[in-house]
Amino acid sequence: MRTLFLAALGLVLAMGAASADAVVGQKNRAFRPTDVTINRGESVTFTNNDSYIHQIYVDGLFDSDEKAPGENLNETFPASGTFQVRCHIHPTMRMTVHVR
Ligand SMILES: [Cu+2]
Repeated sequence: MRTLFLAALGLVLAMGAASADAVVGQKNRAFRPTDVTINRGESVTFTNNDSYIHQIYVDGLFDSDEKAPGENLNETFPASGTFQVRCHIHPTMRMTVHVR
């Protein structure tokens, strides 16, 4: 029982470690904020704060599953540059991740 608890605690801590050098929400069919800056190798957590499905992709980098309300996506940006983040479902949704 104690082992199971420690394993669960370890999982929670690992999830915490994986999350968020920057946090971006999806609300009212827009990314907020529309601009973040991180260091190479850091990650961004995207959260669907709407009551309908969103999606998140960067050409050549990642292309997520559909995300239900309340779901997250944590993505690491391994290279420096400027990346346009978009949603397949709502083509007007855009934001920029600057990676130093
Ligand atoms: Cu969307």
